[in-house]
Amino acid sequence: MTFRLHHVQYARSIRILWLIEEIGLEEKLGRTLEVVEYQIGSKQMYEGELPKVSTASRVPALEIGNKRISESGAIVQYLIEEFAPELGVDPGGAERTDYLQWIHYSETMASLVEQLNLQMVFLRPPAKPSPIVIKLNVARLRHTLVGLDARLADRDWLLDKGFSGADIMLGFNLFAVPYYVKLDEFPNILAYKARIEAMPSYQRVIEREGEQRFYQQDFYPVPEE
Ligand SMILES: N[C@@H](CCC(=O)N[C@@H](CS)C(=O)NCC(=O)O)C(=O)O
Repeated sequence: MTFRLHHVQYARSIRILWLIEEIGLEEKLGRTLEVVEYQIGSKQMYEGELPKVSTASRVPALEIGNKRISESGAIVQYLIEEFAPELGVDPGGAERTDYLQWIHYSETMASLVEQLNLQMVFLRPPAKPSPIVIKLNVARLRHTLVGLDARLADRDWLLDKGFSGADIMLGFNLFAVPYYVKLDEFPNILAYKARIEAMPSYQRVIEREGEQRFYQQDFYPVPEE
């Protein structure tokens, strides 16, 4: 049986590695996950096997049995429905709308990080980052954090029922967000991040990933106009 993840170090595909660890899916399936790793932006992402699994040539893309699925949120929902329903909320369940809301909120946040990555990490001279676009995106990203911090004011995880797929989706973002917005003003997010980082499944993934190779500095301030 095919069990293969297309992955980029510390990219959204981490969500899937983490979920697979958390579920113990390799043991459940009796299969070792094959991880196909790419350099972000490399031509292998566009010319190799990846476009057959993700029509947008993006990671994560998962092959499992005869199924091919991309979009991290779709993969998280699918794997939870099939193998770990306790990490999800079924239609009609008490926190169903919150569950869906926070799964997708995670991508609002991640897409802002992606815009900032594009400006601050990918652009090469003579192209120059746009201070005003960066300033607007940092403000928008910060705004998503205000909402998250409020949500976490009176609960440990995004749902009252406890840790769920929504935390897997959102938790990954907190690896990248601090490169653009300092988290000190968000005590609930800091405590949540610490809870995530204490999880054995998360730690195993971080150990697998090793030192991140994407960001060249610890913090990227908004450039002067
Ligand atoms: N909404 C998609 C976004 C996937 C995505 O954009 N992945 C990035 C890595 S985090 C990617 O593959 N980028 C390829 C590129 O920029 O060329 C998801 O949640 O899976």
